[in-house]
Amino acid sequence: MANINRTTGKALRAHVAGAGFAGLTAAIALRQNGWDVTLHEKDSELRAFGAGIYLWHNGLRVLEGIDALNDVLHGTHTPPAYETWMHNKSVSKETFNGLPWRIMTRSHLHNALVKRAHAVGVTVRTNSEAVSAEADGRLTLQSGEVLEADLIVGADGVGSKVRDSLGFKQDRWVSTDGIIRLIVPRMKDKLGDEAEWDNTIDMWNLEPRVQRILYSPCNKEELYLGLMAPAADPRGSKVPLDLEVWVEMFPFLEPCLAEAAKLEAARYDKYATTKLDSWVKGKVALVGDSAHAMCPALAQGAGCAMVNAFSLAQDLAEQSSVEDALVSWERRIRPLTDHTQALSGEYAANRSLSKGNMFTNEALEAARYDPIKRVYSWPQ
Ligand code: FAD
Ligand code: 5PR
Repeated sequence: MANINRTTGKALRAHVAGAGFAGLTAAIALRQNGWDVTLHEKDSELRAFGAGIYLWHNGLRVLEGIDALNDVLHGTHTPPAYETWMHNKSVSKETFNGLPWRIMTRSHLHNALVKRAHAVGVTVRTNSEAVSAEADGRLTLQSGEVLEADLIVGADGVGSKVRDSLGFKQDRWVSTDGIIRLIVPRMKDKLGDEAEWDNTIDMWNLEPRVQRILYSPCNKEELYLGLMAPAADPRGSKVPLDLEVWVEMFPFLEPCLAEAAKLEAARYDKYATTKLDSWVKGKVALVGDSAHAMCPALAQGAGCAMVNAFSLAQDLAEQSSVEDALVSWERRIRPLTDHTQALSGEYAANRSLSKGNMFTNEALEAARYDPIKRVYSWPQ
């Protein structure tokens, strides 16, 4: 098939709304394929929200494809095992057959993507909020400015205005459990010898209350803590966190929890899911949480977003019209995201990860996908 940019003789133009992991990846991948790209961020600066993040083989391959992997790997961590505890007893230690995975802070990943976006020549506009888009390739900003392009990418997150302005049919719901996510100092030397503190440890307690801590080392200095409790539990969901109620259940983490309790800006978030009838309308494509926000159980929301953004640039390079490329992109790439979203939702609703050994071949399907070779390449 003809490459759009080669057949028209001049670079095509894309406007990408939202500079999260999805928008940054889309902008870089399109720019690498010869597009003129402007990335619009409503905030006054480019920054990451949230605490830590897991990336698996699929997301790491995207980073390789956009030449950001080496930068990202430096200062991040792959734990020796993903351990699960129930009532403080280890029930499983998973190593995924050697499948690559990595934990990092969100700001680390975001900074590397921003650096790469600048290096490849993406034009970045901050304080630039998208309010609506049209299927014929127009993007309207809060300022009143109307921009025309060959492609509009709506990567403006779970509350997407680009999506809502186009009238996609959608189902949205939030879960009954939620989580407080924080980065605290590791303090490995203060934690005693109850555990191998370089592991991920998913510490579940269902009795006497449902309280869980996902302990995730990001590097030598930083620890990502996810503190989960039902939204109906006023003490478990309180921010800044209720130190007493967490230390009572997890006394061996007291030094880290004491640091966590000092963080005034902590938030408790419920999991949101968004499911659309379509991700595409004419020259507009939705990527990331705007299209498919999912429960975090399989830690694949950003991974799928990055794969989809990268794959969009691939399909646009192989088709002769933008509209056709978007339709075949959704057809090709969406089933894997739908499946991951459904299984993640099921795991979250049933608290399935508490059983241990839940990273089955099916659960790791998205992780095993290789977006560069377009095959499931793991185990090799
Ligand atoms: P966002 O990160 O929401 O980015 C949207 C960007 O657009 C923001 O910068 C925002 O300011 C900007 N914006 C918003 N509106 C506009 C507008 N109108 N105009 C211009 N700009 C706008 N995924 C993983 O892969 N691994 C994990 O370990 C993982 N853990 C998670 C844990 C929890 C508790 C949750 C809730 C999610 C987790 N996820 C994880 C999912 C992941 O965080 C999201 O899927 C991912 O961040 C979505 O990226 P995004 O770029 O689509 O959206
Ligand atoms: N995995 C990860 C995660 O951040 C969460 C969950 C699973 C990496 C939430 O913080 O099950 O909620 C989960």
